[in-house]
Amino acid sequence: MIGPLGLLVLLVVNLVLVSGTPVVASDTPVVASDTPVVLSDTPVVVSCTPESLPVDCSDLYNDGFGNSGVYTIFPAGPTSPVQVFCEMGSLDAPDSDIWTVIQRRTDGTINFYRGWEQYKTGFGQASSEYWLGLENIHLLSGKKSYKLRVDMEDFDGGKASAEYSSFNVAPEKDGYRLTLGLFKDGGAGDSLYHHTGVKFSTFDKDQDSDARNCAKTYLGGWWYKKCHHANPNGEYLWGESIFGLGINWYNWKGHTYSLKAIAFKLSPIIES
Ligand SMILES: [Ca+2]
Repeated sequence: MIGPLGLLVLLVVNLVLVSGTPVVASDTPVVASDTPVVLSDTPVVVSCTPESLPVDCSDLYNDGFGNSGVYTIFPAGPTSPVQVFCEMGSLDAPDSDIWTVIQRRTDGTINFYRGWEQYKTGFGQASSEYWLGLENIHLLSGKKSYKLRVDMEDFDGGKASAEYSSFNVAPEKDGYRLTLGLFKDGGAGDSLYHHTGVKFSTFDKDQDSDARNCAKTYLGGWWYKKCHHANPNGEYLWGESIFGLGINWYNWKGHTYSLKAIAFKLSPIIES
């Protein structure tokens, strides 16, 4: 016996069978195209599932990208790609030697005296000088546990560094407040711990604890306090310069020497 439902199924099956419309085969070529595929230095993200998008350079390294260079990461999610410079270290490097650069000065080609919105979203070129943006830095610092390394150079070939065992930037509603872990010296001395626990300031958003507008006084955007021991986003001034205005790292070169290069970079802490 075939009930009313069975009849309906048979009817539908028949309608499909007799309709004659080819379902799969098509005369239109689907794959072949005359448009050449353009190869790019930017890695192509193969999968589109949010879980697999690289959050930082360490994710890219683990996906097989072993060369240092400019890559796209997604600290703020799949709709917000952002370019960064990745230091991948050596081929057999542990994850702890993979660095995501969040700030870099090398030659003064990019103007760093900018307002709040620009410091919030980021500016510059990942291939040269740039600021990743406070929102990206905040989101990135919340994705994993990171340590911070600051590498710097003077104009006489000298190099020094400083490391902090943890690095966190609070959300905008808390002024992108900076929190650092323990200092480890790489010859530069500790000029950043002075800035832990304070909000970020720009010339158009004074959140420092000084009577002055520190960003306006020292021509940068930073976690100014009263005002600074480090001014990585100050003016690019080629060595000896006016007190506090340049790219200073007080404990290495004082307040009257502007560095040739400086870079802030994050690497995930490996839980052991
Ligand atoms: Ca102030």
